[in-house]
Amino acid sequence: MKKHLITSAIPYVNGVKHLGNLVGSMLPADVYARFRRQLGQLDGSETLFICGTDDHGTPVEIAAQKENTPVAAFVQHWHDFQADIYTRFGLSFDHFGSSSSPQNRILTQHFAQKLKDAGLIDVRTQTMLYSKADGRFLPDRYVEGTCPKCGFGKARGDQCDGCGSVLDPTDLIEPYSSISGSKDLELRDSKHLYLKQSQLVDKLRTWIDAQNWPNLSKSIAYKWLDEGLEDRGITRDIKWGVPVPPEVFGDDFADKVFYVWFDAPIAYIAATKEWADKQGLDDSAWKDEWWFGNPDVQYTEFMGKDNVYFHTLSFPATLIGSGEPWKKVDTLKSFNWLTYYGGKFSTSMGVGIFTDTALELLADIDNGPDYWRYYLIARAPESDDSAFMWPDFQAVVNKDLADVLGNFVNRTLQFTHKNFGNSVPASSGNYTEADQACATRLNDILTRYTAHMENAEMRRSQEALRELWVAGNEYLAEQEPWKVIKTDKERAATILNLAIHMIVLYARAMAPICPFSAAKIIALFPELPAPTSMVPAAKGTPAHINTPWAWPRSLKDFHATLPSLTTFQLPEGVLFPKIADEQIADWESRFGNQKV
Ligand code: B3M
Ligand code: ZN
Repeated sequence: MKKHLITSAIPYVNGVKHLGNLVGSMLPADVYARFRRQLGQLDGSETLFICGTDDHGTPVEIAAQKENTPVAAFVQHWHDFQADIYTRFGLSFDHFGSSSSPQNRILTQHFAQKLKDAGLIDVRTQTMLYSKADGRFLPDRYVEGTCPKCGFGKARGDQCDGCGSVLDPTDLIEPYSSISGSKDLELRDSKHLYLKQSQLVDKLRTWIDAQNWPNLSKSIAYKWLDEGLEDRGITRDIKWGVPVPPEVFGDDFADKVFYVWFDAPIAYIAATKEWADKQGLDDSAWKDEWWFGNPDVQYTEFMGKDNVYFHTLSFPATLIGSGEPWKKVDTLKSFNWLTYYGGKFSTSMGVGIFTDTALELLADIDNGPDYWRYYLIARAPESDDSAFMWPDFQAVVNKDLADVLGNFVNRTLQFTHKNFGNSVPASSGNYTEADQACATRLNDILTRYTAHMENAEMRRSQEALRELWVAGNEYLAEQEPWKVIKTDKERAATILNLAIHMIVLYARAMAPICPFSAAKIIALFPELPAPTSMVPAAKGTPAHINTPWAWPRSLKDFHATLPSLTTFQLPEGVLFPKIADEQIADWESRFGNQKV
């Protein structure tokens, strides 16, 4: 039986992430995981969805230092803070782990040992920038300066945000310390471990050739391979990180840690072990079942495009280089940027909307998180960057959710209630050509929708979902049960019976994208499995697991898994309250409505 292992890039732990981070990996990964779980109810496949925080690295150390907080406490605070936000967004991780866990320390050290055993680790003396003012080496983001490739003035020592180049601190022109701003830097020698990626080029190419990745991911990977893969330093002169074991690498390494990008992807595996450990399961539960040589596992990774190098080359180099049968990515889904009016969402500049604020803005609406989820999936930056704009957000929510879906549900149920009370009117079983045509149309859309979901195509999935809703609206508008009822109550009952079944179909089909609204709709039908597991769980604990509804791959599947419906309740209040113009104007003035 197939097993679907799904990971989202793990967000850096420091601070709150913005909506661009959410739509760039965690949210699409969640939509896909929810879809897989629902499909699993039909095909018996299992799904495991893992994420966590990326706890190491220089920015985290710097941020904690700036606040005068011990790094571990700082990390724990922000880990919990982020986990709570994601729970409220309905992100259904089976486990949200931490790259600073003991499990990750053990695994990271294990991989380093295996790579050393395979002769793939070199000790090299690196000439590094040392800051006399700060009394320390300045790796990665501890140093900033001008990018040698594009001239961007605030390039970091590890990567340039201007052109995306991966850099070495010594590449920077006019470097300065990002801690103190000091330009009084000198070059000093320091010993570091290098992973000899150059020796793995052939193995990596053979492996990548055999992959069926989307174009964006594959072309990025080939570009790197073609330019020649350089050996990468995998240690750093900082204190916070996975310690390099001196008993393996010698006393020169006693005060060094592994580079954050070495241990961060390993945390996918370690977080799976955390998941198993938490439940008291033994190692086979995470290892043999998911990560180590199980041919049934299909592994899908979600990430922003700046992470592709690390997932297509450097993490696979670690896994392949270990000589052990660790699971490598099968499908890699990468995203471009969500912009704020065409400009960059920026954590450091406070531009854009942060995930906690987004939740607060719609806190009065119980399915408010779905407004964000639906809109962000509709504008997922898949083939290109896409721009967040308030009027667009308002239009998508008000038109699609309130007008198209909300009205359909409301009209159907209100009208039925007026004529049949709380009973679902029985169908006569005499279906007209129009009924058949509508069924065929729904079936066609479902087939396409399922295929898009299987390929994790977010925008196309959302479009197909919307088409399903439109089909129902058109059916109702053409069949006019409000007129038919005057002359033929039996026929009107049949139309309404079909429309009510469409409502349930919509709820199931929208559950991966809009789980809160799906739960609200399902709750109107007492005969359907209670959606209690869709209600956000207590702070910090993963919610929304075990969606009790099978995926409606076709109308046949849908009916086969549908308990009979005899009664319903009217929704309390409006399913999708609209966002008012004044509200949008207010948010525009608060957050800005132009490119910064
Ligand atoms: N934390 C970068 C990011 O959040 C990094 C991803 C790690 S995935 C192993 O975009
Ligand atoms: Zn640059």
